[in-house]
Amino acid sequence: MAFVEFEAKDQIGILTINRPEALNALNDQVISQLDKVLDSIDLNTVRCVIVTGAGTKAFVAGADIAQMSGLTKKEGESFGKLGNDVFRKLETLPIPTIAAVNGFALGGGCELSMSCDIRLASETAVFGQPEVGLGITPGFGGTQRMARLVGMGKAKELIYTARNIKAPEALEIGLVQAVYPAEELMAQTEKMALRIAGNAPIAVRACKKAINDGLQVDIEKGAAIEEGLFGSCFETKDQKNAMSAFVEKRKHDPFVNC
Ligand code: DAK
Repeated sequence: MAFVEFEAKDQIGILTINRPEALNALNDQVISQLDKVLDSIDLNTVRCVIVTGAGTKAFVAGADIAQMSGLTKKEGESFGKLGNDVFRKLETLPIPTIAAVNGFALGGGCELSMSCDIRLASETAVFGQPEVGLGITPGFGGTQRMARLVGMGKAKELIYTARNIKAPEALEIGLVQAVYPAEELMAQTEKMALRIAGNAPIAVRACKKAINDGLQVDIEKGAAIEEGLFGSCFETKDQKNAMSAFVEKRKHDPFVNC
């Protein structure tokens, strides 16, 4: 059973969580398949990955509550580790990722979207971390990534109250970068992915690494990370191609990812 589908086209990959009968809830099989699919992405050809949910109702309605309900402490820890490791793999995928949030993004679903670089939402999207209403904490990085994305006060308010928010509020607090009518979401997301894919891939990857790694350290160390990555771009054909084209007042050749 393919709970996670992956299709590559035109240098972009579309990864779909495919368990619509349970609103794409994440059980251990879905998470293990997500892990394998992430490992299988050809980073030489795919330049941006879109993550979305199957069906029209949900992105991902959370970790699978039925499966979690019977876990022991030890099993809960290992389920949390499985999810955390895979979400971290997604977050640190060398190429950019965009979550196309097409409906409910609750608990582990909100956390999955926050492990992507950019979030675009449909007008029907609903975000939330309902865990404290279920007697648990967010377990797939919600306490960490929400505060980094929307600030500590707003993250605490949302997580302590377990209040769901609709797409316009998610936009207002900066949790998502844009909201589109449901029928336009994928086309708009693909447009953004293609635009990213059209830029120099090694430079784009370096920007992702510089932002992600730089946010974990102080500004001086962050600047040093940027300097190293900036310097490494000067070893690429893509930098020489683009800059010589600028100097010679012509259009650069297509980027070759080296
Ligand atoms: N898990 C399992 N099944 C789910 C599900 C979920 N999270 N969400 C929905 N489903 C299933 C429903 O049971 C139903 O199945 P059937 O009854 O048809 O077999 C089907 O999907 C359709 O759902 P509804 O009938 O409920 O649809 P409605 O439109 O009425 O309601 C809803 C949609 C999204 C409002 C509702 O389904 C809902 O409230 N779902 C649960 C949302 C939620 O609370 N999600 C957060 C889960 S907690 C950790 C690791 C991970 C986590 C925490 C800790 N560690 C190990 C430390 C993560 C926690 C979470 O994600």
